[in-house]
Amino acid sequence: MKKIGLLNGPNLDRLGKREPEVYGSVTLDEIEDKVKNKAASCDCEVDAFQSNHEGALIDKIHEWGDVGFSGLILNPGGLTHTSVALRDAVVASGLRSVEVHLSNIHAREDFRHRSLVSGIVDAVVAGMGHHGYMSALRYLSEEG
Ligand code: DHK
Repeated sequence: MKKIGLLNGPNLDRLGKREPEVYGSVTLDEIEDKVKNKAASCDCEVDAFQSNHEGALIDKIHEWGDVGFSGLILNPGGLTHTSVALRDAVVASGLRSVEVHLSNIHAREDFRHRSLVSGIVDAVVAGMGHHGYMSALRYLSEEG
């Protein structure tokens, strides 16, 4: 059974209320439930974690790497564009990883076009709303 971490960063706890025209109307609880339910059908188990704090996200990535998780689905929120430390944690964990964004960051403000994470993950999904998380799970469950 593959163990996969589902990590969401700052402000993603506000999904459903936060700019629904950009991020959709599905809440984070609903996304986590959908991913966990899907995991059961592809012989995976998903552990979900959200924090608004960079250090807590980094600690969780280290923990999942140390206990031998198989993969990581991560939406670092705004930290995508700023956090060298988060990027370094993903590399250090050795986890296969997929970066997910609900919105198409390349069709938005210039400062969102650059991701510090994209260069070190296995795959990137952007603009598919909550479906992106499901695609990431499917990829991680079938590859590696
Ligand atoms: C989520 C955020 O919170 C933003 O800061 C990113 C990302 C985009 C998303 O589309 O899921 O720029």
